[in-house]
Amino acid sequence: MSTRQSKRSSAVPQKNAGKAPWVGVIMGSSSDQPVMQEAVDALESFGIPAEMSVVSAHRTPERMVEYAKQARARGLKVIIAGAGGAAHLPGMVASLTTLPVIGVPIKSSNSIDGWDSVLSILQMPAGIPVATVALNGARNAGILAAEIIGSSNARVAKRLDAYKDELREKVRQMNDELV
Ligand code: RP5
Repeated sequence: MSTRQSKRSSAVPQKNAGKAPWVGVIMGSSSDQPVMQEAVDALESFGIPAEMSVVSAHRTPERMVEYAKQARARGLKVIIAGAGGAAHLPGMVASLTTLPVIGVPIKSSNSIDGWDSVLSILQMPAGIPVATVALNGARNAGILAAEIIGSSNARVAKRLDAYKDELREKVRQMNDELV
C-alpha cells in the first residue's frame, strides 16, 4: 500500500491524504485492510473524503500518539479504528483526542474467534467512549461516521436519506418476490 503526505502539515503519512480527509480510517496491520476498506467504500458512497493508514498501538505507539493528537488540527471529524486480537488501538486513540472514535473489532489471524477484539474494543471503562460496531463491521462504521457528519452537513444528510430510501425499496422488492 502506497502512502502520500497530507496537504496539511503532518509528519504522519496516509493513503488518500491529498483530498483533505474528514474521516481517518486506521488499523493495526495491513492484514486488517480487506475489512477496513469497507468503511472507506461506505464513506465514498456518501461523498465523504477519507484517508487510510496503518497505525499500530503496540508496534508504532509514537505514531499512534502523533496521529491522534494531530487528527483534529488536520481537519478530521471522525476516526474509525480497526484492530484484531488484543485490540487496544481504538481505546488508546480515543484517550488522545476529543474526536468521536468508532471501533471495528476484527477477527484476525491471532484472534480467539473474534471475542478478544470485540471485548477489548467494546468494554471501555466509563469516561473514554468508543462506539463499537459488530465483528468485522467496518461498513457500519463508515455509515455511522457519515451519520455523525450528516448531523451538521445537509449534503451528507441528503445522501443518507437516499440510502435509507434504497434500503426501503430493496425490502419492497423482496416482498414482491416472495412466493
Ligand atoms: C493487530 O494484530 C492487528 O490489528 C491485526 O488485526 C492483528 C494481526 O496483525 P498481523 O500479525 O497480521 O500484522 O495488531
